[in-house]
Amino acid sequence: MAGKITLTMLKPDAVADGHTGKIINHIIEAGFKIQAMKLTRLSKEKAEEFYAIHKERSFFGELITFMTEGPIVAAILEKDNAVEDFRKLIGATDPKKAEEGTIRRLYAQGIERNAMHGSDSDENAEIEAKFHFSGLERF
Ligand code: 3AN
Repeated sequence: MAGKITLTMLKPDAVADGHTGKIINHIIEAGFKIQAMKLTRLSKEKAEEFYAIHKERSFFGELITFMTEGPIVAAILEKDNAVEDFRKLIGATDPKKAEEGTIRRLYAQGIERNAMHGSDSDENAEIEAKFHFSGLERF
């Protein structure tokens, strides 16, 4: 399975703004199969664990506050070249720099409230998939 999955989160802004259905449809139409999906909410501890790599960055505190402010949709998505293809589909971290038609360009509010997460490597995709889902929740 290596190389075939990515982990996404529809972040609190996208869920609160009512974009969940449109974004999931966008993902499915781009050829991704949903292997697992749930509506959930990150605790402060879980958000700090997920974003531990950014601990020293100036925006870390705001990122944790934002990511815990409301429910998110977490999903494991399957496709050949999943990590790279999904990052193309969501667009650049800053929606102002994201290409026309990408999910962040369409739905994100700004560089922090940027609607979506997508894993940045096959290795992290597996780690992040296990962070959110048990084996019994994957299909
Ligand atoms: P990406 O989500 O595109 O992989 P990362 O991993 O560099 O980007 O950043 C993780 C999250 O941290 C972003 N999705 C965004 O919410 C937030 N973030 C990244 N860069 C900034 C920044 N310069 N200012 C504020 N928030 C940021």
